[in-house]
Amino acid sequence: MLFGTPITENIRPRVISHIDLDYFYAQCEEVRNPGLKNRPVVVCVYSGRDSDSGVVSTSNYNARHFGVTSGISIKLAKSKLSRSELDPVFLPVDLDYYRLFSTVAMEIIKAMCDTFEQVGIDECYIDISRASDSNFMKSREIANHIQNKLLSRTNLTCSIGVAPNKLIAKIASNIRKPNAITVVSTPDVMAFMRSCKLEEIPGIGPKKRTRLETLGIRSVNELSEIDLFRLKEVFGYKIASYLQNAANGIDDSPVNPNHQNKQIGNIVTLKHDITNTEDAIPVLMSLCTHVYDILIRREQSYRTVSLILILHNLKQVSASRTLKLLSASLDKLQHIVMVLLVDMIRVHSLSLNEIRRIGIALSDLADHSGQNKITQYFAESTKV
Ligand code: DCP
Ligand code: CA
Ligand code: CA
Repeated sequence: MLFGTPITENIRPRVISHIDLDYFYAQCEEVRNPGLKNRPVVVCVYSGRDSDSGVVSTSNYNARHFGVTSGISIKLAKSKLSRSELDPVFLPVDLDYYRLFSTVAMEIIKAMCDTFEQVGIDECYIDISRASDSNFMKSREIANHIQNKLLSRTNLTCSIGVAPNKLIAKIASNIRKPNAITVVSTPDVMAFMRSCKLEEIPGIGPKKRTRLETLGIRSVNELSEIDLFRLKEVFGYKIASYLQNAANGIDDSPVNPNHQNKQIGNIVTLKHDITNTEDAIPVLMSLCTHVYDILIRREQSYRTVSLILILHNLKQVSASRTLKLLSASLDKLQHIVMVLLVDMIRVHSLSLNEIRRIGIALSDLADHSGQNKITQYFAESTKV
């Protein structure tokens, strides 16, 4: 492998694009109602308790200009936008509509390339090594063509990163937004990585940042140079290797056209406070049935079950259990979820009426065919 440049088809240096739709939910709302374009648009997850309790899902750039970002409370967003003379609009999330839009946009991109991998509702990777002849000038033209086609067919703008691998393409697509193309050619990889902040590397959130700081690491350059053994002591082998490779711009994972969403999840807002575990049962059972239906439709089995609780103060706590073997049992799922809830209440000393939203997710999924069903039921570990 050349430095940071995996080879596709044995001889061809890889060129990857990461395409991410701009301010996606809010942009879908603008497309549906173009009159919103010049106003701050805030898409909200309402909890249903009072008229403005809940959190911001996303917002357009007119709203971001006032500091309105994903995850803040609707009340805070309203107070930030009270300074705006642009008549802000607050809309509830309409996931079915965004999903439809996502499918249309992804189909347009898919039809234009050889190898396509969708990795989220509004983003995908494509391998353009062959189409660009591994030439970064040509790759920029291809990215430009995709942007134009997407805009003319859906009215949506996107930002595109073009790079020798998926990791750098992903960072690059996010570096300038909206409606931007950022090309990082092979000779520029190290300079590009050194210009990035640690938190621009996917997977480095506030917690990892703090732990890196305890090792004296405050920059990508310092991360690339630290002794790997010291990094492993803090993060374990897998994460330490990922972090150091990332800091050096190294990633040899191919665009995987068979990739399916690695998780199946669902989350609901409680209409009323719950005061005992009995009250939680119908909510948990309905969440289980919902994700289980999707699992069965996909003909898959799960190994890991996660429970996520979002509290009144918007703090999140989560726990998961990983089975030793795959399972396709609804009973097992319901049982694990109840056990996780009881464990989490104990471990985090929660009272049930603090819980505002509950979500469950199934991960470590595998195709159902070829399962040995008799040996599906052994629990191995629980992480709370
Ligand atoms: N989303 C959400 N809650 C979050 C983050 C995202 O509901 N905390 C939803 C709304 C977003 C969509 O997922 O529109 C895609 O997420 P992105 O992180 O790609 O953010 P955006 O597309 O909104 O903005 P950007 O222009 O920065 O990509
Ligand atoms: Ca986006
Ligand atoms: Ca995205």
